[in-house]
Amino acid sequence: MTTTNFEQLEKELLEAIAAADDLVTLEDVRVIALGKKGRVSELMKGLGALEPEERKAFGQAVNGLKERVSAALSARKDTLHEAELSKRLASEQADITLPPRPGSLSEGRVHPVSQVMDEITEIFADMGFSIAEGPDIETDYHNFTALNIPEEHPARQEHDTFYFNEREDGSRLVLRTHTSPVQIRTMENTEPPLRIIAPGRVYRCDSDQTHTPMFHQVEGLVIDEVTHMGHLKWVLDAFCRAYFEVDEVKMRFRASHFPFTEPSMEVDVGYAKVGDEIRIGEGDDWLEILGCGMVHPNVLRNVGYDPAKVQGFAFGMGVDRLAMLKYGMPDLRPFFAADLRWLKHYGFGVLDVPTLARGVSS
Ligand code: 2NL
Repeated sequence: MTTTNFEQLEKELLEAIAAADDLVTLEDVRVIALGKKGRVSELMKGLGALEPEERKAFGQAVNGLKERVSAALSARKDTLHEAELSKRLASEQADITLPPRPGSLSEGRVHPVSQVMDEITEIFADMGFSIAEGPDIETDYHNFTALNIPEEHPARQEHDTFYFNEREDGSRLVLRTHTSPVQIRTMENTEPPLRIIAPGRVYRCDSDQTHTPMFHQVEGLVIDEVTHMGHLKWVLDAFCRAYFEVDEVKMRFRASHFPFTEPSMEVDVGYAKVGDEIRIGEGDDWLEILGCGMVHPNVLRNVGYDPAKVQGFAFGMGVDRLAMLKYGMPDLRPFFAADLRWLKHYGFGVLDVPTLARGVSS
């Protein structure tokens, strides 16, 4: 084969590569050029007929040709690849500002308990609280003892605890009866100051018209060097105004008793019944919505804090009940019946994400 033939072949192949305007055509060109029975392999067949001194030069010429053709193929491949990607990106553009199309995705509903949980966490997050989480299965120590509820204290029976079987060392795990153990664990691992809420599932062996064995709680805890009941009352007042979406809320703090707080209080909000509607914040009737108090010094000592240096307040509320009050759901039992008709009626759209700026529920 003459030099001119080499140059002619290279020119032809490079032109074919440049002319290929999609990846399939380019692959055809590659097979024609470099495939087993391609033009370059054909060239190599001539090798045997050559004189030994000519073989080296011929071989080098073929290899050079092969390399340049390969390089041209791979450069063209990259170019075509990029072009195809740009074309696809341009044709698959999504306008994420458009509302969701009707269809199976927009049919889904957020459970009112999840929605209310999100509303409550949004309100406290806006006040600077962090969200703390912990296990549903707890040690007896974290659920009771650390909270100043000693063995044989009646509160352990009052809580209708689900106990696991005794372990070899005699200790028992429990399903947490409140989310307080989350706060105990956070205090054990964190130096004060502290401002947290603990939302989550809790469990008590109790089931009737107004109780389910699993329900939901949000507890809050603030620990600092100068924390007092004034702070507690302000936080709860601000919470109620944001949650019930009213400018003023009539509130009443009644003395109560919890082993983990001293003093302890239960909080009622005023309400009025107008026709079938319940208006929260005004009126002469009272609804209990949460319990609270100043953290008991024994609890602080149990987590290694010094009650002479820091103190704080805590509160706890039942989410299911708060959801019933706000969204007018008269019966607790359908909450966990997984009835799609009920969910369709009371559930929320996937994009109804609570934000304070809009008023949590609108
Ligand atoms: C209620 C009452 C309450 C607390 C929960 C708490 C947590 C720690 C220390 C002290 Cl770590 N207190 N939590 C305090 C007072 C009341 O809940 O009626 N919940 C539904």
